[in-house]
Amino acid sequence: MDQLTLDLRDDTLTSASMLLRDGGCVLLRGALPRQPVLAAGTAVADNAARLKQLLGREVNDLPLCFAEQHSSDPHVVGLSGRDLRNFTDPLTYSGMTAAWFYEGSRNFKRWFWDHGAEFPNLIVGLVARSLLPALYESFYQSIPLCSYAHCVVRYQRSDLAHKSYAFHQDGSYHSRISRDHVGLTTWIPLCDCGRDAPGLEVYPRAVDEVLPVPDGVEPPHLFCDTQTVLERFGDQLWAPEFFAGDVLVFTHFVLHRTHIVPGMTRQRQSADFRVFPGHSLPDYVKKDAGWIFELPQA
Ligand SMILES: O=C(O)CCC(=O)C(=O)O
Repeated sequence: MDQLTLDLRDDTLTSASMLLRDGGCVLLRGALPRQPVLAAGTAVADNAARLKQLLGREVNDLPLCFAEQHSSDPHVVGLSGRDLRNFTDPLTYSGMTAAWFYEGSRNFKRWFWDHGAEFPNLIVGLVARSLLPALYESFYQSIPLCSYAHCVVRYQRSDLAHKSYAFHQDGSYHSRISRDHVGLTTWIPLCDCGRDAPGLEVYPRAVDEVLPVPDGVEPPHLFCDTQTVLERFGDQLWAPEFFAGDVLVFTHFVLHRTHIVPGMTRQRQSADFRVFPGHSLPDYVKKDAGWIFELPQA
């Protein structure tokens, strides 16, 4: 899929935006600086281990600030250049206890969504200082808005395959109405992956419909019926190898799933960073909890 892969530079922005429109996705090599991306991956692993110890259970999708922990590395800086020298980690900062963890809507994440702006915001800072905001704006022809609660960091491992993601379209997290599928996801691997650590596989197609849920399942339900997806799109599945610093940007119609196969021995950490067009923010984003913000341009 070389035709969907680009180095993101000022002079390739228009091509990236056109690829996104025509093919639904674009792989941008080296869009973010590698060293702070790797630091974010290490922080996800360390914070997740702390959380597991606190809760006695594995939670592999986490608020964006779980990519942050103390660092004296001058390259590891958050939004507005904030460094992480005086930051400990999200659990210490929040004072979270095991009692915060609930299943269902009263999830512990709510506190972090509401307090998102208080964190150093390493991932938001990396995105804001890159050419990605210009790409979002070129794609939308409008100012992009980010909802903190719609972004996530996670990890995947072969022994957690049951917590991986089957085929889905990101718009279907909250709505099965196609006019709501206006978001863009930037999938940010926080380590090298796709070969011996789980990656992401996509059907690089600019689909414009919401695919059905599995038989007998009542919507709303995130996942699509796998058989329908395979019959419709067949063998065009794309599972790139990623290197920390690369990002995959795709629309909320694009079908994708965790790429996880036997023989993947390493854990992968990643972030899903989501933006929406400011001029037509879906109602479900407006109504959701948490910090909604404009990205400063590089
Ligand atoms: O990171 C993954 O393995 C899948 C995540 C994903 O597809 C999603 O959050 O929409």
